[in-house]
Amino acid sequence: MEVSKCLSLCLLLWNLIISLLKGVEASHRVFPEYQFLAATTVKQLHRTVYHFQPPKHWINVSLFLASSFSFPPGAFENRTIDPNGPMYYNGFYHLFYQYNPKGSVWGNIVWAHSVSKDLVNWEPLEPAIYPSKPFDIKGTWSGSATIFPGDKVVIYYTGIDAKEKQLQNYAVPENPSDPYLRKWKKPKEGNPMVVPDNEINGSSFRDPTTAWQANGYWHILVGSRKNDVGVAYLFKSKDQKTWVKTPVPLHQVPGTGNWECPDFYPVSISGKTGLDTSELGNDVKHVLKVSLDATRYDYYTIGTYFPDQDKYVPDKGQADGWDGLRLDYGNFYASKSFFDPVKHRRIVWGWSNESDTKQDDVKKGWAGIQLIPRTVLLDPSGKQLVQWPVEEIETLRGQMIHKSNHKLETGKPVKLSQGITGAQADVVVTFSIPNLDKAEPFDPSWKDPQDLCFKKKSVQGAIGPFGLMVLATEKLEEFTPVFFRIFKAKDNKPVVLMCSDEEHSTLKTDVYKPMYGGFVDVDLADKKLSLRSLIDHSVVESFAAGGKTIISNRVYPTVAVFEMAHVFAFNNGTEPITLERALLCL
Ligand SMILES: *[C@@H]1O[C@H](CO)[C@@H](O)[C@H](O)[C@H]1NC(C)=O
Ligand SMILES: *[C@@H]1O[C@H](CO)[C@@H](O)[C@H](O)[C@H]1NC(C)=O
Ligand SMILES: *[C@@H]1O[C@H](CO)[C@@H](O)[C@H](O)[C@H]1NC(C)=O
Ligand SMILES: *[C@@H]1O[C@H](CO)[C@@H](O)[C@H](O)[C@H]1NC(C)=O
Ligand SMILES: *[C@H]1O[C@@H](CO)[C@H](O)[C@@H](O)[C@@H]1NC(C)=O
Repeated sequence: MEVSKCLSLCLLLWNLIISLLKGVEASHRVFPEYQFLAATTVKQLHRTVYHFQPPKHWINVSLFLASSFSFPPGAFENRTIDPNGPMYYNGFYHLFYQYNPKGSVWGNIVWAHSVSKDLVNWEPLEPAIYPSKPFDIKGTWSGSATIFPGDKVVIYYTGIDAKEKQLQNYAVPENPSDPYLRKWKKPKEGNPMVVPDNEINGSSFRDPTTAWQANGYWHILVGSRKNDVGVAYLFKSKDQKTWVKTPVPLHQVPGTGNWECPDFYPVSISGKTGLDTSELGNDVKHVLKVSLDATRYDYYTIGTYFPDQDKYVPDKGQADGWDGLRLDYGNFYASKSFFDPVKHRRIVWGWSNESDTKQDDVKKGWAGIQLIPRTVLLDPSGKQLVQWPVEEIETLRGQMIHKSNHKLETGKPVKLSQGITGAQADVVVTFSIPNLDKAEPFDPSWKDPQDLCFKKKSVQGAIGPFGLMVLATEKLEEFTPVFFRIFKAKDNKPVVLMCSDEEHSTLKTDVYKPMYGGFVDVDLADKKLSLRSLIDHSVVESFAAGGKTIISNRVYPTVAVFEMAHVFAFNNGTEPITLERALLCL
């Protein structure tokens, strides 16, 4: 279904783009960024073209319609981290994000600010929130935006005071009728908004959530720890100004360490649309996501929220801790969601850090990107979320290549990017697996998918490894594989493992090249497995089975760049796999 949608979209948009942008057609095929690179410097080598990055060293990529920015002085930044306070207000999507204007030194963190009408083209504005008051003089850290009834926008954020204590503060627009919301003020009345009491660890007390309403109160969560117990403190308020901590936190889990960037929101059990943060009712489940400081991964549980008891209880069978479900099994952290009232969807943004060296980051002049925003829904099983790149991303699709019914013979990769670059692409493939019964037995002691990917690293399986090799050189000196292995449990049900191995992603040796892995909860009743990879120079975001399991990579090929970057489908297992359909949109 995605494939046919993509197909018609590609043709339509290709024509549209050509007719809209006279004279751009040629650059579409000759890759102006490559010429630009040759003419000047290598700084842009790994810069992404359709991911959110700050404007620093922006390159002109007319293909993506995004070159007409004007940069306010002082708005340039090097290091981008957590997405903050995403929202839709008055015709614009707003994204704030943490940045350090002084490079890689931690301190003076401010809220940079960009706006967009379509989640694709972004206009950078001046920083919205920066240290200026005693309650935030040493930093303005992460937080969230809430749009209260009557279109009243408020940002809650963590401020660091002169004694390095973490406090929760609020800011409001100076002029709410400015759709850009350029200027923010921190009213004297009610700031600081929440100071840590005796129970709270003032060195680990941060990242207030979007507020939600229940039982006549407004509520926010703040992430924290008590020794090794991860904690989401709950605060309630009648007037949105005075906040009182509940006697017991909304949720806490021993052994998980510090909780950062909590996110708490409802998902619809039966519906296909996202829900506003205050929705409650019979058709609603709740999601609690936290960013585990100790592992640097975002994990979540699905459960029930009891507003009258100020309690959240994860459903039976939901692992609540290190081995819990992850929004992404790769490089993804500090995510934050918001409800988009225009398209009735919940969208989650996550930050992806660099895996190269700090010296490389200095040379590049930038570090850190926001991954493609994703819609979030509850899977029909009720046991996990599914995420999918926002549909607006498909407007970037131009030239396309279509392949169908290709037998993938063992050890004979099939090149999908024939005659075009695979350095920036949206690849959608469906594999069909004829002989599921040949799958190897699954050992129930294999609990950790990442470990299992390692364990099987050099092992030829029956069904798999098969999948894609992206950002790959013609002779495979460099490649990033995203692939599956299929096992068979005792009850004959398939166990699907998704892996990505960065070992050969670059010839550079000083780069962090992890192996990532996640299980994909599918029954393969139709013997088909789909994979979509968004490739953008130094980032690969791969969505298995319609967004049930996701792995994001940051990789830095040295040869597999620009038109030397290819996409292959491969099968290294002994059993045959068919590449049923493949579509490359560039
Ligand atoms: C980039 O685009 C701007 C206008 O958006 C133009 O002024 C500038 O010359 C372009 N630079 C290159 C290298 O094409
Ligand atoms: C308080 O937080 C700091 C910073 O994370 C940590 O070093 C310290 O151990 C914490 N203390 C307690 C009692 O949790
Ligand atoms: C940040 O950018 C400035 C200006 O390009 C540069 O001088 C500085 O070295 C960069 N710092 C880092 C850590 O990248
Ligand atoms: C597939 O097999 C070939 C040949 O043994 C090997 O070079 C390559 O690394 C394998 N690819 C993956 C992703 O396992
Ligand atoms: C990103 O960088 C790698 C390599 O330096 C670290 O191992 C990760 O922990 C880090 N991730 C985050 C979220 O900070």
